Amino acid sequence: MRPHRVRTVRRLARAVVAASAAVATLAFGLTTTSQAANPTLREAAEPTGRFIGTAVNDGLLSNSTYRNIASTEFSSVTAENAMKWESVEPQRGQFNWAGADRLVQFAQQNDQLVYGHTLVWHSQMPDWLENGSFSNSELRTIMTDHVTTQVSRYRGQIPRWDVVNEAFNEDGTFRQSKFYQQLGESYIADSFRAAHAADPSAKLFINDYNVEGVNAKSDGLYRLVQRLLDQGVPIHGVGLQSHLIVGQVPGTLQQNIQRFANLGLEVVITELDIRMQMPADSSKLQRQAQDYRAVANACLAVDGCTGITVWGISDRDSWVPDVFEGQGAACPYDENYQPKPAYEALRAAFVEAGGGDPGDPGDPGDPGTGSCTAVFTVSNRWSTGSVVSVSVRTTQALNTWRVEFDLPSGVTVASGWNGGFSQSGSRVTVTNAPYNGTVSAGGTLSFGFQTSGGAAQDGTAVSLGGQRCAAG
Ligand code: 9MR
Repeated sequence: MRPHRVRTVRRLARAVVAASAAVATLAFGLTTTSQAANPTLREAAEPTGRFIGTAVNDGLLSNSTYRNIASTEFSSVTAENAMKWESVEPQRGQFNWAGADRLVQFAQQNDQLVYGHTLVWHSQMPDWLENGSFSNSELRTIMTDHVTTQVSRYRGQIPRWDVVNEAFNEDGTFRQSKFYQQLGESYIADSFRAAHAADPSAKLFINDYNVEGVNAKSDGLYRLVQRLLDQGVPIHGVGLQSHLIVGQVPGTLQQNIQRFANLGLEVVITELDIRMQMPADSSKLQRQAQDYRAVANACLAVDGCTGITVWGISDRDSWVPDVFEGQGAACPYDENYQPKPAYEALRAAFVEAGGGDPGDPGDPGDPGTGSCTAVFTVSNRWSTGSVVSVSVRTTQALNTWRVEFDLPSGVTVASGWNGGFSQSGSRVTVTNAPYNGTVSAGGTLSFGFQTSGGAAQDGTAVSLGGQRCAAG
């Protein structure tokens, strides 16, 4: 039960958020591509081959607004609580599948994927398990039986499962959960093996928070996953929960996704929300939109990143204010179920990655769209590198931007400034820095970088938001 004071603060905050989100939604400039189509999130995501999911709160499925958004905007659903151990087996041997079944049925009615969450976790265990004492072998059997029972029940219906959740401490060592303390590291492999035996078609994930960037915790996760793969344990994916803070999306997110993908694993952004200090205002909401987009872009830039799930539809229902006092507004919809700039940003990221493909910005014969003019200048060059400045004039007002171009084969961006840089093969994607996303109509954005492995070429073709720019 939340204390009364927090409730009052939330009520006040609710009104402010609603007002500021309405203004911010009007003020938020989108690229032409997404304005033209106005697709739902799931329509926008579909051509990218990624799913867009949401956590679903079972108790809210009776609310028609909630139900409608959950079904029309999202192509995947995760049970926020209904598939957790305490929900499905509150008394030992007595199962309650009502909430879990409701979600699976909802997903089937709406042609959605179900992301199974979660089987073995130190939190939200039933009392009998949490407080019971069991011999090691008994505990191992309880655990594997649980995994077997739950995965078997939904065999063929739940294509991805979080098998083990939050196994790590912040320093990359193992969390001292009941399972780890009694069974050691092998509890993880055993859980995955049991899940695989119960549904060989399901992709099995390990999921955690604060592992979005490259850091001690994600290093620990990476080493574990390598060991599991070496041992032939059936693990297929890594879930990066991504409970983030506005302005603090890790700069190494894409690099981290890529290193797990390079192991042959799927990566899913499993629980995305981006919270802020309340009250929200339009500048925080704009910044949040950029952050949502940065997370989406990082996933979309890596082939192995197969989906993004947001942890709750609306700020009204989010877990955040209950846990982080004074913080909130972390979801893509506001407290009145109106889409926020974060929603628009998420959609724009999918639209650009899917429909608004940047095409071939390197084709010198392409006349460009006329909505932007780019100058790509190599100001200094040597045999193994160069310094480049890029400026792009836009005819449309922007609140975030994404510029793309190709470098010659073997040439890579060594460092850059005034933007966030990522590279896949020869294709370089630059998104705005936190401070230079806003560009007025007729204004110019600029950034620079240094290459290694060779020099860039003067006059390289550039696209802005997927639209080829004319050469300036
Ligand atoms: O959103 C969930 C909230 O309703 C529950 O009270 C809470 C209990 O721990 O779990 C929340 O979801 C968590 C998820 O299952 C695992 N990662 C962290 C999420 C936020 O706490």
